[in-house]
Amino acid sequence: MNLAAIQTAAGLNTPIRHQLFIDGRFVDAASGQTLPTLNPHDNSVIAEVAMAGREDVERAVAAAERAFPKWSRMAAAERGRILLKLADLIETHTEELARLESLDTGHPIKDSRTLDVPRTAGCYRYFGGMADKFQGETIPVEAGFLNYTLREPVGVVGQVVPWNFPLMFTSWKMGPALAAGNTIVMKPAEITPLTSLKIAELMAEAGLPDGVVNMIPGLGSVAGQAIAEHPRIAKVAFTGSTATGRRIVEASAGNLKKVQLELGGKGPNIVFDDANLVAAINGSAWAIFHNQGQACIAGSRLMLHERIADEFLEKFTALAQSIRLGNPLDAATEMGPLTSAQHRDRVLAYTEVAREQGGRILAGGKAPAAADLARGCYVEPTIVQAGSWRDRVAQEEVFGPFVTVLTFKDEAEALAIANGTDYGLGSGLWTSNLQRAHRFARDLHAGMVWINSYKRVNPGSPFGGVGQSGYGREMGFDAMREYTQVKSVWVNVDAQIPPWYPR
Ligand code: TAP
Repeated sequence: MNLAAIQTAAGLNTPIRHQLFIDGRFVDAASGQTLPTLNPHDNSVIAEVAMAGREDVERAVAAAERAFPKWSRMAAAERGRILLKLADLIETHTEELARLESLDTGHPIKDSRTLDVPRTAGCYRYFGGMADKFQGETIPVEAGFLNYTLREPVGVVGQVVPWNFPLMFTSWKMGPALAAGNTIVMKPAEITPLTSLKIAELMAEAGLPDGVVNMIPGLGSVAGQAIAEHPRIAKVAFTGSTATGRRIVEASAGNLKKVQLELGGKGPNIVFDDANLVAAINGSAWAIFHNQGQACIAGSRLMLHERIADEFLEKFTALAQSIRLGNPLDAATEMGPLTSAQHRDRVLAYTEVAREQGGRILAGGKAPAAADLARGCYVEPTIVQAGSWRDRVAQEEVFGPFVTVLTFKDEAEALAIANGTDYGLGSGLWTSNLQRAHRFARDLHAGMVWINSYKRVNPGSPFGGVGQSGYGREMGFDAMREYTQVKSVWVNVDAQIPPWYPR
């Protein structure tokens, strides 16, 4: 099938963009090389996408540098207006973007329509509104002086995003960076570049000047590495694995660029015996199975109080086994395929890891038997009871529809297990005890805590982790701080300064 036929079959009304977007134009890679992007439902090729190399990173950085003076000095409200227009255009193109995201990533179309696209538009709208509200301060210093701060953009920023939420994550990174007046070189993951390129097209339509955003899909080890090393990129923001995060920190040392890292997690989801079990069972299933578990904030360690563990697991397992797997473009599908075959194999291998350490597979642990899913990257919702909280499946990020069950006898043990990994990103607890809820909010080693819910995000609420989950915060005022630097300005208004060296 050629590209036009694939487009029609997927119900897309506008062309699938497959070239790099540099300086306001779609162009081929300097090398002419391409990489296929696949449909994880059947592993067919959707499109051959231009593959950026070092030369393309240079072109993109040069374009972003040229665009910086005008963009950074534009009235903040004007930058905001362009982002607000972009948010409107995203909403107008909801169906197109949702289909493209589902085709490329495997997200069920229901989720793409009701979560990915509205959250993406909402993020640009939030930061569009923020552009002219984020301000410096005046500081009450000694008499005779006026001291104030300027919040300045950092310059050309490099942004490297992963494949699990490509559409949404590009907005989390570009929204604040653009509102603050930075220009951007962004590398989407090589396996999911399509919605990022579509967003670049919509940005141009919204009036973003040429060169402000440059979108260059390519290999992480080549284009991503070149961004992290680049001497004229002032900051790099990365979302992905902890291992790659470390490589980025090393590569960034040359020009001491600012680094922001949003890495992995092993979220504890703790259910106490006083919780509303109906809500906790449903919420815990959402916490791990939404997006096939491919979320850094997934509730991947399900921690149950021993008094309710049996009842909880019986109902939770029944719910997991009732989740409808299917073609992501089918509106009835509740769980799609994982985003790549390589990743599916990695997730399935953890079933063996669990068994070797004495874990019990309570559900799933294999690909579904259905013939119509046989060519895709599907994995059944998987529930594993671990022998110990120290086991690999209770410590390592699996990043799939794979939940590790642990039990505890009291609060102290729950807290020790919850804090017993190197990660510290999302976390949550289900309880009707108000004091306990706040005690855990205080004591959990995590960037985010959800009480009687899980995995809530909002563009106004800071998102990020501690420990091996990274540093820096996306969203909210914190994101604006990350994408600006503070300049302190001192003005002698009428200070009489005695000479230091009286002559
Ligand atoms: P990563 O390697 O971390 O990929 C994330 C992004 O980094 C991609 O755009 C990737 O490009 C790029 N990248 C890779 N090597 C790079 C380098 N040396 N310099 C700069 N950028 C580089 O993730 P993965 O290998 O696809 O997934 C492995 C595991 O990482 C998953 O199983 C999961 O545990 C974790 N993960 C976490 C997250 C979140 S949200 N925290 C997201 C994705 C994956 P290419 O993909 O084009 O190589």
